[in-house]
Amino acid sequence: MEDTNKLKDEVESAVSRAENLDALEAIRISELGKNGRITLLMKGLGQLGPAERRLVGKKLNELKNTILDLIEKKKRVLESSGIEAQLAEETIDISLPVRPQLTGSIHPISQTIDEVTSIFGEMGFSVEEGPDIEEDWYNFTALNIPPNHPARQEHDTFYLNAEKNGERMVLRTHTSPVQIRTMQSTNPPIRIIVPGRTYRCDHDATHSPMFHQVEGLLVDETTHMGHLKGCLIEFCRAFFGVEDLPVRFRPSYFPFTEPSAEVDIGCTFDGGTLKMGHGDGWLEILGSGMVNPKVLENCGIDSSRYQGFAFGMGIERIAMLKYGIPDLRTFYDSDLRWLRHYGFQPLDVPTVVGRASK
Ligand code: 2U9
Repeated sequence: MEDTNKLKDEVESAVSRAENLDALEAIRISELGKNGRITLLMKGLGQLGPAERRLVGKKLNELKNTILDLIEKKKRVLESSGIEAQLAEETIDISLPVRPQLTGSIHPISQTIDEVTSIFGEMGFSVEEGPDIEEDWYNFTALNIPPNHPARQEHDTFYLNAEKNGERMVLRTHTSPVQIRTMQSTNPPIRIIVPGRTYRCDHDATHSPMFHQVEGLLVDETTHMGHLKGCLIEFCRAFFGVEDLPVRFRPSYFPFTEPSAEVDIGCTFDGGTLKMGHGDGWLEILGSGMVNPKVLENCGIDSSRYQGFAFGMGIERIAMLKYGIPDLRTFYDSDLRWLRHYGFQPLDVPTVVGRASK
């Protein structure tokens, strides 16, 4: 019988020289495989007398376990150094500057939503989202626009095919259903803005069948028109980056707010160039109002305890005014030259005073 110590030394040295997992596996097979050296020695134990068999058998078993142990340890070393090598090979230097010809640009719609979100975020509003396909009740009835109300015609609604129960789903005509859902599921105080896609069956230079809105809702116990005015004046001044921007509130009518007001900002048209600020012109920016108590009640909110204000604006419209984009239809053309001209750099932080870097 071979000297097990000598065998152990040989295997130990072979394992330490193994450079990869394949070489290690070859050692395992040549020692412990079906016809491996140790396996054959174990098979030969039967030819020994009982006393010697017990002694050699014990030694061979110990040798087998030692070899398995050596192989396992080396395997772990090779695996982790393999990972290290792979990581080293795949390392990228994230501090390298981006190659300008490879970068896309942020669409003005996304940029404008980011800016609006950042301004209202500072005032404590959070962002809510909801489905584009809505039930009639959420889009109209809950907002105090019952069947046959003239506002339903004004909204130029896209209806989906009627379901089995006769109900027709709609493409939401405003983001207001999200406020309804939020009021149903959340106890006041509520302070949210809702940016998103909206749909109306209308198409010309100033209307697109799909456009974006951001609406806002605040509900609390002592909310009043003064809060609405302060909040929206602050927003207009921050968004257009004009500290003393004149903002005026004109009485209006919406079924979901009472009283209601449209909001204009001051501007001038000097030499055909539009500029926001003091002057003799006004531009309509927003619609707003105190939430109609009927709407609060429709959502299970006690209107004798809570009041709210709400507002809505078209994202394309405020983006066109801020960035001098003349035609609404170009927003959706995916024209790369247009995107290079009006787009924003991906790493720009949303700014309230126009483009940070161009
Ligand atoms: C709830 C209660 C009230 C949202 C409001 C307006 C006024 C408004 C238009 C601006 C331009 C839509 O994109 S636009 O055509 N919106 O004038 N929106 S108040 O009022 C709400 C919303 C939800 C529960």
